[in-house]
Amino acid sequence: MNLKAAPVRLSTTSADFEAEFKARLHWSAEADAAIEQVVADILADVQRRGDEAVLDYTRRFDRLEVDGMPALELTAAELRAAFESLPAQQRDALETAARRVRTYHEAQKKASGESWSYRDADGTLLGQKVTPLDRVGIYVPGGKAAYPSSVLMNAVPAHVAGVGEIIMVVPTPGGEKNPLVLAAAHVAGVTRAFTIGGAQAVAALAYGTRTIPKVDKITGPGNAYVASAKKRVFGTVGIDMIAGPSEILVLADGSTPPDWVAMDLFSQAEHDELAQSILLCPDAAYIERVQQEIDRLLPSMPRAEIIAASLNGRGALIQTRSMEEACEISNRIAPEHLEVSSSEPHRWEPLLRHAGAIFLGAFTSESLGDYCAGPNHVLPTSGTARFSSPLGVYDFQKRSSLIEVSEEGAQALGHVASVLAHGEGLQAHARAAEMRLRSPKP
Ligand code: HSO
Ligand code: ZN
Repeated sequence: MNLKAAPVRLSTTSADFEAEFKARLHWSAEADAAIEQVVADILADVQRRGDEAVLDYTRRFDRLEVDGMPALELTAAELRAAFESLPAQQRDALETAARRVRTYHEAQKKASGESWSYRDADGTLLGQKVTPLDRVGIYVPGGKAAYPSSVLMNAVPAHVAGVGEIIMVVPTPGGEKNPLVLAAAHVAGVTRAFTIGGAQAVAALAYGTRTIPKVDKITGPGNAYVASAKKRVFGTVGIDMIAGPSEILVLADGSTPPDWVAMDLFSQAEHDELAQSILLCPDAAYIERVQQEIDRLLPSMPRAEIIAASLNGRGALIQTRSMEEACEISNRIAPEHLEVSSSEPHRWEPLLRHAGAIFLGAFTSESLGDYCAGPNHVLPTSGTARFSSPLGVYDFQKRSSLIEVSEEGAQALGHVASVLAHGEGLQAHARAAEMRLRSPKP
């Protein structure tokens, strides 16, 4: 095998940096019209024919010959049995990861996910009531991209939020079930699980069928068909986000062993040919050493072909004038994962504003965050970290405003509301406020 991974080398001091930077890094996935049409048809069909349509598509796309929908349900006993059949080491790892993810999300709920209220001096109560969603659907991809860790990252925050029912769907092409995925569902407290996938599973969750309960929100990653289906059912149900290929940006000051950095770049590149791995560093000699480590380590990687395709197609090693400039460029990219591989990460962290997750210091490998550090690994990609956040407890909650106006409060507010209502020409609004005044307006 003579594979080469040579991410493009850029320098912020070169005249064509801006043009190269844009060409290489600004990348948008165009919606595919053929996929859009197929998905629209599947959604309409499932809405019309319910279980029958889901069964037909599952037979056709997943080659599952079952005689009815009940055969597509994974029972709680089956999930438990999958867990119990795992080697002790895997059971322990799943449980440890789940416990850490739970602890993190419990802290998140305490900090920003609880109801609150205050009273005006006249006794009027104002506040916000936080309630969990009743029922959510979690989409788990099958086949190559089946990640048990993603089952935890979706189901645990839902559980911590207090969601009543968590319905998992996972395609099992050819009937092949991934025991780790089933075990993760058991550990994370999934309520019901079905072996269906694709746009038909999204449709079943969004509209409900005789067998599949209609949910309030669908979360979880999926292929282009699933992403398109989620976009289309948004409004009927909530969705979390449309996640793109994984991304990692390493901001290095040259103090971390270069093979650690090379492997961290590989770690996201190995997800997908379209994944993006970028190194930003002021030290040209260090960048050269990272490239040498890439060359040395690549042949030992089982997924070398995917890694090479990703690094050659979308990777970049960028030399900056300074760490400050590296931080600025990182903010422009707004990466999903940002490693601050520096001996003084807290010096740079205040300069970093846009990133899905920030990993501080040489020991904080991004991969620890993917599995077990505690924070969620479902993160905004493709620059959307400029305006959105990691999946969290808040995605499984909603908020209602609470207002209780005292008799005293109705006097002060009544006058204000009446003036504004007259201004808008809305008489009923004005009179509803005025009727509650002790001394009606002169
Ligand atoms: N890095 C992925 C999540 C993942 N990694 C799952 C390994 N397993 C999200 O960008
Ligand atoms: Zn990963």
